[in-house]
Amino acid sequence: MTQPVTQREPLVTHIYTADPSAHVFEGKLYIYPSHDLDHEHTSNDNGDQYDMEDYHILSMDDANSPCQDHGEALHLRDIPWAKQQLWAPDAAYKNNTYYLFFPARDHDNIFRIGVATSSSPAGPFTPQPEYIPGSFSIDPAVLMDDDGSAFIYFGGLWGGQLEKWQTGTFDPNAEGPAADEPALGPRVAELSDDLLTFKDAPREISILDENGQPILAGDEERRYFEGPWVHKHNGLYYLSYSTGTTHNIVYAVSENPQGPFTYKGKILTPVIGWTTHHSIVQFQDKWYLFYHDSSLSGGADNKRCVKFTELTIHEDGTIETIDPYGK
Ligand code: FUB
Repeated sequence: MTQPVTQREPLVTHIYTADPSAHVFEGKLYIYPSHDLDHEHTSNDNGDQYDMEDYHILSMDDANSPCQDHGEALHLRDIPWAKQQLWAPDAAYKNNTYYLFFPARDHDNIFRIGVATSSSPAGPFTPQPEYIPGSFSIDPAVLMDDDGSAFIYFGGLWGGQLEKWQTGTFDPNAEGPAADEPALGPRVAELSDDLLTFKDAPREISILDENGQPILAGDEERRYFEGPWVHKHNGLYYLSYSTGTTHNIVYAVSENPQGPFTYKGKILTPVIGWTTHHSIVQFQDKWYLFYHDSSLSGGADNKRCVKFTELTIHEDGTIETIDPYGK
């Protein structure tokens, strides 16, 4: 695409893209999305319609310039441990190396998280031969903290299999908690200095309501579903995520990167299409929300397009709710 990007319009239209993780690398905006394929699949609760095989990385010199597709950066065929479904990725930079974190189903049909490395933010990326030991579920998001520590957040319900891991091992028959029990939280693990392994076993993050009580599984307007993202602002950690069945992006805050987090409100109201997935990045003194919808395909859940818009964080630290189709 040679035209400058327009906020709230697809970043690219020659491929379907979703699940954007945006970062500033080398003075530019780099976007790490899923690459939705143009095939017909009936939607189901297991997410079989999201049958992606590779990643393309996008970049923009600034918020008003064209968006460049850097081409295939990693393909399923080159990942020995992965069988199918390259879902929402994220990226990080350390040790003069760029790291791409990504979920996929392994050869036992269990979602795991892998990592691949490159000398360039645009790739191509070389995958590690095995998934990260002790990893499971989907939607990795990495926070590089100011003191040099790195945390990976992940987890998703339903097709993302988080319900199956409540005992610490995979139970294919496990169900989620009852409506009046605490909801499942995303998981967090500190990454090793080389960003290739977990330092410790992943821990569950608590998300609390305004009274300090855990958000319950039946509270579908606020409970965690998938797509975690953590950014830091004025010393506070903001955990934002999708509520899945109610289709909002919401946020909770904490003074500790591992929580507990206190629920605060909505960032993005529902978009066209079942899934909603986002990232938040500061670039040239402004904050931006990257997100997707299914507008480019006329509403097909599995053919999405990445968009972005400016985000307002108020003086008191609260985030203004965005209606994706409002003003
Ligand atoms: O793109 C596949 C899955 O859909 C992602 O991993 C979820 O977050 C949802 O956007």
